[in-house]
Amino acid sequence: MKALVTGGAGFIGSHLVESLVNNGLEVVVVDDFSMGKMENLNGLDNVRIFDESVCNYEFMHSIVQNENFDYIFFLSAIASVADSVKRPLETHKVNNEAVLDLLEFIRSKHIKLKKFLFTSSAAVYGDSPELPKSETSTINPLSPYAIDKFSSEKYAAVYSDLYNIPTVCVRFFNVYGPNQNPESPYSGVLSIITDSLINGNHFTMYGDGEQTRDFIFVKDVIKALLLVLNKGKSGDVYNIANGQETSLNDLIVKYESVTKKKLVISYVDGRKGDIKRSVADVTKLSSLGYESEWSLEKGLKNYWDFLQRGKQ
Ligand code: UD2
Repeated sequence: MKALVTGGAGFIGSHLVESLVNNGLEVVVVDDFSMGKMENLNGLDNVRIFDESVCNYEFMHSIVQNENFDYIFFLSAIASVADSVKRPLETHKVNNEAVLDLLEFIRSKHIKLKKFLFTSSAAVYGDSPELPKSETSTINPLSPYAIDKFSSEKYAAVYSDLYNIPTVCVRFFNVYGPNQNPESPYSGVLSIITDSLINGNHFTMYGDGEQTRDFIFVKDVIKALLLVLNKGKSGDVYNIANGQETSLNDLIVKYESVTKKKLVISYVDGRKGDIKRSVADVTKLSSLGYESEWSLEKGLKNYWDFLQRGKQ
């Protein structure tokens, strides 16, 4: 079996690649290393890595034409809402056009696949007040990023319904764990908190810390992705989350207890457009047989221990 993972050197992508390799698959990674890192893939055999953008259509076409992939995982994205607000056209090319182009190439060349999996985001729900957010909740994309993710989802669904290409989509909630890159102010909050704990920097809290999120450990995400890949219905979309609502304040208390460190916090006004509460309904994912193996405490401990090992 052979898989293509776009964005495979990134945070979630690198964990997926590791898992696919451990399951005996041959893996090809395409990553432009804008956020991904080669070191995330260190020590993995049976992986070929191409430093290319998914927007290089000529390259993407030739690799898909020549390699006979069984699976394509489309994880590459400019995964920053703020970035999409600043440069909507450029982010649109990666987050939407490149997806459509690849689907269209697969259709027009009659490429046979077992599954094309596209990774979307809880951003598509926007600030719709329904909680928990189920796949049938109101969609209200509020940024170019969210619009592009939703549009790509819909293209994937339509390519399944109209052209019989086996696609499936997932909506990630707040994923955390090893390999998450803390370098941007819009990186995942847990990577930023972790960085502050390690380096003794102040952590900037936007708002009062009572905002909530549904945090899921990256190893649970990979388990969910493989379930959706194998058992998900073609043309469908699945939330990937834990179904538990945690405030940033509670998260920090738990993390301080795991790390036995005190986080120094500076409070500033809330971010414009920040969502107050977010939690997923994971009934649909559970119906595929998904069960979480990583409580928040266990995931935080694994993340912290991983980084401590790296420092030795
Ligand atoms: C997540 C996704 C985003 C989009 C969005 C949809 C990540 C990294 N981002 O944004 O791509 O899909 O969901 O709703 O998964 N915070 C601080 N200090 C910091 C950084 C963050 O207080 O230094 C707060 C932030 O204001 C927010 C919370 O922490 O209230 C979580 O922030 P985040 O950027 O990790 O994730 P989120 O849910 O805003």
